[in-house]
Amino acid sequence: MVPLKRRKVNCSVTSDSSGDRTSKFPGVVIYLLERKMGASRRAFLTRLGRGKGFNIEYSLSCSITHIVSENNSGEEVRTWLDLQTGGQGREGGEGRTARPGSVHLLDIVWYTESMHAGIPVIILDRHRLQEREKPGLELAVVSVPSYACQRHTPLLHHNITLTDALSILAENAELGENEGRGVAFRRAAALLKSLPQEVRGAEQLRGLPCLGEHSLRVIKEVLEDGVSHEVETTTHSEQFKAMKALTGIFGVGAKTADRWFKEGIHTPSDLQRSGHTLNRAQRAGLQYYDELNLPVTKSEAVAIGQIVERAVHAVLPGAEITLIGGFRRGKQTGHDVDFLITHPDEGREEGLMPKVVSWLEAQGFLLYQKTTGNSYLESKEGPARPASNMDRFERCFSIFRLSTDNEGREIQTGNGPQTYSPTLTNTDPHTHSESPHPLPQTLVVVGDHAQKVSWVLGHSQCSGPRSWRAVRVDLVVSPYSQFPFALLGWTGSKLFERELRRWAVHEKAMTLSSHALYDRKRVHTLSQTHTRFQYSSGSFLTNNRYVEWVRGLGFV
Ligand code: 8GT
Ligand code: MN
Repeated sequence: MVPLKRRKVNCSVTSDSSGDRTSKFPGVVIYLLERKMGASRRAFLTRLGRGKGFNIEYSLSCSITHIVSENNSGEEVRTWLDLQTGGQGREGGEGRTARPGSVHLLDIVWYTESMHAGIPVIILDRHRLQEREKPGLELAVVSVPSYACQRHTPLLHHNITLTDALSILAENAELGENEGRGVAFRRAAALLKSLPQEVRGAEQLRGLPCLGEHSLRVIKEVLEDGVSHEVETTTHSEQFKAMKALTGIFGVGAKTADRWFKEGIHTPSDLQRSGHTLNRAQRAGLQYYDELNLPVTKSEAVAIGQIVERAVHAVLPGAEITLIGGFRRGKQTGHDVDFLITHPDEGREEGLMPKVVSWLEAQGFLLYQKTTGNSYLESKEGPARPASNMDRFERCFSIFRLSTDNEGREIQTGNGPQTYSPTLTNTDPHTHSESPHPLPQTLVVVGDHAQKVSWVLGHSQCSGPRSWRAVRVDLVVSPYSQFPFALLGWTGSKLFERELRRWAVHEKAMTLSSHALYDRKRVHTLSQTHTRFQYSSGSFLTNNRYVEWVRGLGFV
C-alpha cells in the first residue's frame, strides 16, 4: 500500500466563492466528501469545523487543499475525484490546473484529531488515504450519475474505439427511425466518454449505469476481438451507406431517403439522374453536396460570425450574437455553424430576422435561406408542453457563401481585392434571392480544405480553384428574457439536452424548454429576474458549465 499522491484539483470544477470565508488557518481549505458520510453528518462536521475557525467549503474548487472522506477507499476517492475533474487532476494529465498547489486526500481521522487539537494537525501517513500499489484493471465502482447531464463528458476521452463503434450503431438506428435504440447507444457512448480511464475489460464496467445488454455485447466484442461484427456489417451494408449519403443532402430526412433507397437511388448522383422533383432546400443541398459534407472549421465559423455580426449590427445596433452548437462546446469542426441573436431591450429583436436576411442577400452572402417566424406563446406553451428540443424561435436555415483565400491567408474584411470569380455570379438557379447577386464584399478566410472540394456533381463551372465555399448556417433569434434557456438549449449536444430535460421532469418535477423553466409543482415560470441575475454573474455566459447555471436557478 502506498499513500495517494497529492493531486491537483481542476479550477473549473466550480466557481465557488471559497476563500472568502475568514479562517484561523489560511492555507487550509477543507472539503468533506459526502459520499458514504451522508449529508447530515457532513453538515454537522462542517458546523463543528467552522465553529473552530476552520475554512470548510461545500463545493469542490481549485482553492481546496484537503479532501476528507469517511469509509471510502483510496481508489474510490481517486475515481470520484477524476470524475469531477474529467481525469485532469491525475498526474501526467494535461489538466488546466489553475492552482499551483495540490490537494491532500485524507481520512476522517485527520479531521477528528484536528478538531480535538483545535488546529490542523500535521499530516502523517496514517492520515492519508491508501491505494493499492498497482491499481490494476478494475475501475472502482463508484456511483456514476445516470443522467448524462450530471457528468463531465470531455471531447477528448479515453474510449474512442468503443464510442466510435456505438455511434455507428446509434446512427444506423436513427437512420432506421428507431429513436429509442439510437438513444440507448448514444447513452452508452456518453457514459464511456465520461470515464476517467481506458476500459480494458468488460468487468470494469460492472455496476455502471446506461449500459444496456446490446451495448455491453458490442463493447465486449470490441474489447476481445478489436472489432464488432455488427458494426462491421453495418458499415458495409448498402442500405447504411445509401441512407448516410442521401440524408447527407441538406433538406433530406430519413423517411425520404428510405423511399428513394427502395426505388434504387443510392447516391446523390443517382438522385440527380432520377429526375425526381426536389424542393428548394433539396436542390440547394444537391448542388452544394460535397462542400456541405466537408467539416466546417473553427476559423470558418469565426469568419461567418463576423459576417453575421456585421449584418445584425447594420440593422439593429446593440444586438448580441453568440456562437452556439458544437463550436460553443469547444469542438474544432462542425457540420454547420449556429448563432443565437438577442437584444438587451426586450422587443427590439422582433422582426429582426427578415432584415438580417435582406442585408445578407444584398451583400451576396446567401446561397439559400428559409426563415420561420417566432411562434412561441407563453400562455399556450406552458407546463403541458412536452420536453422536446424543437423550439418556436424565429429561425433561419441558410447556406452561406464564404469566400476562401487560396493563398491560405488569414481572414480579411472590408474593401480588399475581390477574390470572387465573376464567372460564377448568380448562376445558381435555386438561390432564393430574386435580384441578381452583387459581388460579395471580400471577406476572406483560410479554408483548410478549400481545395479539397471535389465537385463530384459537376456544378463547378470554374476552371481554376474556386474562391468560395458553401457552409450551412443556422440563425436563431430569442427575446432577451428567454436567452439563457435558448443558449442552454442550443449549445447541445443533443443527448445532453435530452438528458437535462429528462432529469428536470423525473428528478425535479420541472419542465425545461429552450424558452423557459417551469416548476410543475408551483406552476410558475422562472422569470426574467432569475435570468438577469445570471447575466450579471456572467458565469453561464463564459463557461460551459450548464449544470451550474441550472443550479444557480435553484434547480437542484
Ligand atoms: P455539429 O458540429 O454537427 O453542428 O453539432 P451541433 O452543433 O451540436 O449540432 P446541431 O445539429 O448544429 O445542433 C445544435 C444544437 O441545437 C443541438 O444541441 C440540438 O439539440 C439543438 N437543436 C436543434 N434543433 C433545435 C431546435 O429546434 N430547438 C432547440 N432548442 N435546439 C435545437 O438541432
Ligand atoms: Mn451545429
